[in-house]
Amino acid sequence: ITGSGAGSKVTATLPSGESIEVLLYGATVISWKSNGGKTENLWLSEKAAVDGSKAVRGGIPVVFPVFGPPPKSGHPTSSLPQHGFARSSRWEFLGKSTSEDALDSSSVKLDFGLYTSGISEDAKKAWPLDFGLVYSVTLSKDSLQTVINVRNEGEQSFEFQFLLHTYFKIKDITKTSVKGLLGVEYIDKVLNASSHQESNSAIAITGEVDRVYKSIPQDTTTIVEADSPRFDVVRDNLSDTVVWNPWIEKAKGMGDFSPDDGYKNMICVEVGAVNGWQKLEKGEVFEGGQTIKSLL
Ligand code: TA6
Repeated sequence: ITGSGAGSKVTATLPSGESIEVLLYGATVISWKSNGGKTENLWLSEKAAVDGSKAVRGGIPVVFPVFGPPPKSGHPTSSLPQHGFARSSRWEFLGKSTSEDALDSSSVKLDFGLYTSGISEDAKKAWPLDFGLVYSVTLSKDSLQTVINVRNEGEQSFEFQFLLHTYFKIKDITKTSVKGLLGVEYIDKVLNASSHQESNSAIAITGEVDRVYKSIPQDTTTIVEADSPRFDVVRDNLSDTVVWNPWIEKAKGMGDFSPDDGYKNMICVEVGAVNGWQKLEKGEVFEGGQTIKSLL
């Protein structure tokens, strides 16, 4: 661990040079370098707060227990902030483990925990349920795996949503497309949450895009750059994926989004369980996550 207080971060580097940096704040991965450490795969705004003062604009924010603006009223998450409290809470670092596989390519796993005792009084008041999160970040030579384990530590059942708000770094949004969503139903939040079916095998981004793809049959979504696959995003026990790019106006409108034309160099492909709610009975556990492969 380096740094102190809310700005603390954990870094890990493989013998072959690949590396990750994770803030204790939000257990937010803010850097993942592959290719021997030469290629940064995550986009981070130049004005992203990395001192724990607010949710990080970039990297992989952890969204829990609600995605987007919570239900207006009458729901346990109604008075939580947009995207819940996990990404703006200080997590505990639980430890690091390394492993050598048969091909002696090593990997390193960092574990982080967030419990009822670790969230703000406001959050506890808003969502008075006993829970435990363990978030595992595993770096291998060409992939990054991030998995959440949600446990109901209380007496009563609760329901939640979960999403990994990954900001991928790309060279040029006008030469980027997303594959693997053909035929999938999606909610278009730019067209007042209307429902559509995806008719493109490769989705181009030519303006603001904010779509929730639901119940996706196959587990891999691919980000293609200049006609060659750049990232495979493989879902594990998560049925949905959000595709987001703020484009010009929305990028300008976010105070911590910099540079203004940074929308050209990022795309969010966010795996999650956000269509409806996951219910956990007392003592039950939910596990889900992603494996991202850098194909460069
Ligand atoms: O994941 C897409 C989205 O829900 C967009 O609607 C936009 O709000 C984005 O998340 C960023 O949200 P934030 O609260 O981080 O500004």
